[in-house]
Amino acid sequence: MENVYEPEKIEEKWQKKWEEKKLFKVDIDKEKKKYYLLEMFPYPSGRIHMGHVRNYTIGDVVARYKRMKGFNVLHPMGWDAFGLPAENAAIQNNSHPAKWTYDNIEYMRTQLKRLGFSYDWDREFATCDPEYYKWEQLIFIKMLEKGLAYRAKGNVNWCPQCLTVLANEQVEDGKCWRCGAEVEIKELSQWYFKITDYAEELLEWTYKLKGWPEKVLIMQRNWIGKSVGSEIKFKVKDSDIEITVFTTRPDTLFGATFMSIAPEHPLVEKLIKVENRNEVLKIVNEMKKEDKIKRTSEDYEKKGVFTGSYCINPVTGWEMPIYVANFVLMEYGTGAVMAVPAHDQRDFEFAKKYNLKIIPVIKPHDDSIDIYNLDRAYEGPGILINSGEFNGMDNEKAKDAITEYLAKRGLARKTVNYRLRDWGISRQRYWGAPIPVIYCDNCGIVPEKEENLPVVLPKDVKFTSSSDVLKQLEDFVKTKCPKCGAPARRETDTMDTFVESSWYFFRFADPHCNYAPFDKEKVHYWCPVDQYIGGIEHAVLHLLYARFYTKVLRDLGYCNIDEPFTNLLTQGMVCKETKRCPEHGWLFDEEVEDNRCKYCGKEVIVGRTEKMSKSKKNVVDPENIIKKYGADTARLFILFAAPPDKNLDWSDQGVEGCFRFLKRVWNLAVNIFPDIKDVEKYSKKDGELKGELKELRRKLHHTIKKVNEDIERRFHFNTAIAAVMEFINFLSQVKFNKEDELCKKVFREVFENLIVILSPFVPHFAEELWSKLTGKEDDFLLNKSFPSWDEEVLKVNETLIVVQINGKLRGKFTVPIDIDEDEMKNIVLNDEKMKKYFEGKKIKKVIFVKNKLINFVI
Ligand code: ANZ
Ligand code: ZN
Repeated sequence: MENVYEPEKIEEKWQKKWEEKKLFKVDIDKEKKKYYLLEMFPYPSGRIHMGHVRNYTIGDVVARYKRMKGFNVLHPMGWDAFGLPAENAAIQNNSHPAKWTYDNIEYMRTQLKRLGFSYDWDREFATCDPEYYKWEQLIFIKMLEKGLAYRAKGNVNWCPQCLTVLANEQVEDGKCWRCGAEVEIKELSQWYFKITDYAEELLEWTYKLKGWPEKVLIMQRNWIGKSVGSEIKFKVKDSDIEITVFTTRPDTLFGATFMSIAPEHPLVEKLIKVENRNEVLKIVNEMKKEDKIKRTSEDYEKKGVFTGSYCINPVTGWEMPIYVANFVLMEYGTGAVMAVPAHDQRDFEFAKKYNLKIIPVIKPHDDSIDIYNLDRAYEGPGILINSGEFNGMDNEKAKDAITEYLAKRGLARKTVNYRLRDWGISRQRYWGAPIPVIYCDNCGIVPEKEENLPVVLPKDVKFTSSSDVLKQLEDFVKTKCPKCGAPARRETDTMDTFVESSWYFFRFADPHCNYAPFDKEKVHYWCPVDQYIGGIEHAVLHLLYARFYTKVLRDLGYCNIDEPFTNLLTQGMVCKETKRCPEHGWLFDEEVEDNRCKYCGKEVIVGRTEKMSKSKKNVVDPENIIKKYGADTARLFILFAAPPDKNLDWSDQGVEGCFRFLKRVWNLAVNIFPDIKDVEKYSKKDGELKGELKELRRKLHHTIKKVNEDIERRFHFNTAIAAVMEFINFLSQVKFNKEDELCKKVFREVFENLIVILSPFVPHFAEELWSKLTGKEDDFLLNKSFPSWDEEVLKVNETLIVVQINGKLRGKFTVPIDIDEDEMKNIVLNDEKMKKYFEGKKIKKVIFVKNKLINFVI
């Protein structure tokens, strides 16, 4: 049975060999060009899912391909190991997060190895290892010293289910990114990283990252949200209070007819001058409780309440009523807005609702709308009207002109505002890296001494309740001040797990460094990451934090790298149709028989194709696929089913088809191998090829070219594989003649190339066939060079020439390309079938169009 394709057997055999020979181990080699390929490392949740398989298969093909192209490839793997699920599991199972995490790592490592991924496992680490977070703590202290880490009291996002604070980036549509619970706002003291210091640089580089998908860059730009505008001061009538607004439209100042301030604005209480003061305060308090995300969404109802105070428009002198309005946020700009209802839709709706003045001050260039009869705000460009000395000015120009006019009087200045907020990194959870600071009554906040790092997470902990475990550990909390020695308290918050993933790619370049986070020289050899691969869901989370952190490390002197990831590929999702029973809800495939629910027999509703998720039960366990077909089939299907950046629809038939394809290649190969084992591949000196063999060789080189180009062109593995399949179709129709030396040589060339080309996709399969062909057991394909093609062979060196006589089509001839007129004439005149046309005739004239046509006038 040796010649039957048995994936399980050969896959395990080669995985063992690769490991024994440490085939994937790499070191710095200055002679070679480096290539750092990284996939987003996994959270050790328990088992790998299809999303992982896709991410890591794509990466593995690139890693293997680049190595075969002569690069020194770094392809590491590790574990993003801190985080809440471990803690929740510990509470549930009455065990310890560390045990849960390390058990999962153990299992998932085996799973990854079973897929044949080419990782340098010597570089593996888990971020929950003190050897890792020790350096994170050191970096934190350096950031603290530089003012890049600070503690502040403020409104924070609180997830009532995860019982911890969340960063703004971790709130999606008002919900917790992890558990989906509605997020609440709480006032707490928290640690922050000053990402806003880097807002401008982070934004600037989004225009220089040519290897990133535009959609990710746009998301980051929007998240950073730079607004250039002006701050303008308004005097409050009959008082010495001034209110400053932030506006991007100082050109509309003459149309500002009222003012809106945030319910949280510190001047609110002072401004309320109405008789029913308490009633108004109550409304203001209600507004504060409204959800902030909803408050700013366009379709949310705009509400306001008049304070009883007025401010004075500095150019028109009008008295503008001051409203507290729910859509104004304290966190943005100055928390106060000059309202221009004619040119801002929110202000327009507000003015209509409360019957406030609407004065147009911008007229569109083309009179396309009646500016004095608006049914909605006109937000476009135009010429200033009703604006005193600025009338007739282009509104873009007027922005500067009006700001300058006010600036001269000390009433305005140009400013830039960013939507980006500092990164809140405190988490009130146990399973994270402890924040290395101490609170002392004499000295205040004191960082732990460097020589005392790491501040180790205490192991001996009971997980009975679900909140703030560290706070209850007296041994941990009680300590001495590193500065004055007085009794002091240790910080019990841990760091957001996104801190670990913000620099792990540097650590992979030097994972065992014991005197610094990493060795500068090693990082300068390997980094930045040449190709990063992961999900788009991290567009404004991990991918922004990692960019920020890289710049921080640079400015702290740890490296001189500006950006962590030169090229980014965001892979699409793995999707599958969903199945539902009207009575039993979502169903796994195994719970459906003949389209009926296994439990009640009701007909199953087949729903939309959606991202695989456990909650909808439309998942396929990679382990089952591997068991049934082997890792190579799983890899091949995933690569073949869609280009890497597009969503992939799972299809059982598709998997089956890939398996059949491999079996077909296998059978073709093992039948022919005995006859070509000791043959050398074709070379020119063996003589000219003709007919089918020539065409076979041409197709081979064409396929090699196509595969190379498709991989180079944004990793289009699907079309590369399709080209190989097409080639196999052709190959299986070519007659193999074992008596023909030339034929054997060409087949040898075909299989040598075919196997090597297939090896990045289906490495075990290829390795086994290679050893069958060559008789060698450890001539690993990864050490071969990826085939290249011969342009000469690709040339079609024959052409079809049309023969006309007196303009009438009389025949077609296949002839060598670029044949000259005399030769062509000879061929036609000597052809048996053509002779009859020329008998007894004289040729008066010949018209010859090279490679196309010959016309005889007779
Ligand atoms: C007057 C004005 C007239 C405005 C006009 C717009 C159009 P971006 O581009 O997003 O930065 N604004 C300022 N601070 C605010 C806050 N805390 N809450 C809600 N809205 C606020 O938006 C800037 C514009 O949003 C500012 O320009 C201000 O309204 C409003 F025809 O000022 B504008
Ligand atoms: Zn949550």
